[in-house]
Amino acid sequence: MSNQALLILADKNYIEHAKTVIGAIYSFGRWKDDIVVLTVGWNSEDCHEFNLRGIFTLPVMTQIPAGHFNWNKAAMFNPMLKHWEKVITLDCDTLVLDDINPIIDMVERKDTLYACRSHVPKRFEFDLRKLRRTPCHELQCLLDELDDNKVLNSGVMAYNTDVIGKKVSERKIVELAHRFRNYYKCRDEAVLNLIFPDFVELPQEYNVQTAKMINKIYEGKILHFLSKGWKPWQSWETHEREGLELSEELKENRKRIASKWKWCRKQFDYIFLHEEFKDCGFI
Ligand SMILES: [Mn+2]
Repeated sequence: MSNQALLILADKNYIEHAKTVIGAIYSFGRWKDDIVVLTVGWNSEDCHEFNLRGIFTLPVMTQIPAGHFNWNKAAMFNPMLKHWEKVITLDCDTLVLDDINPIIDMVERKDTLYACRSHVPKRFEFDLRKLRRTPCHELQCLLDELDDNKVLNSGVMAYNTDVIGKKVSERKIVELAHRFRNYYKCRDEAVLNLIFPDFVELPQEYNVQTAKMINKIYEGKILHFLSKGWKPWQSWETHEREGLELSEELKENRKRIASKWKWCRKQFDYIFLHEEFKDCGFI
């Protein structure tokens, strides 16, 4: 076991996404340390495929309020993660395209979270109209502390696990989820913003947030597709099918990303058949 881990979260529907993300982490991301997958609803066979390749799987045990949003990301702050000193977390709708080790080196403080800025201001994360209609003094005070132009995106985060049990914990996130449940739009991300108004900014190239129909060139060290279940080439194919005009440059960019995505999925199968990844002593 190493003292740093890369952490992803995947439910049963995102097993294939998890494989792509891990393939990218190893190949383009040049990650040599531990990888942990927080699993939701996986059976032992699903886990086995990952464990066989030296990847840890930990089932998420968070008690999620019934009928509410999905709060599984709270598990990214489970005390069990204190086995590692530093952690990088990645969403399953990301694609790593460059070395991610510098992120770990940037984590110097032990009392806060490192993340990139969200492209979305706080007014889209909280239902502010509802807050005006049904005031909540406690939430209002917390929101007043938030700088509208400095809101974190939870797709790529990094922290020293010292922060767990002090400033943040799985339980605290779930508790805040319950307490302000009527006012969230963006769920876990909104809660994390309440807990970490003082987050340290990572360079934006580590979380380039792209929405699926936005016509722009994707460039960055980590692309974040902001829509789980979406694959990069789908948007390109949609454009083709609907006969929408795309510049040649944009088409080329989409094709390039799509082929990298597919290649990373193959890496998952390849890398771990390699001798050095056998018998790693995983869970
Ligand atoms: Mn995401």
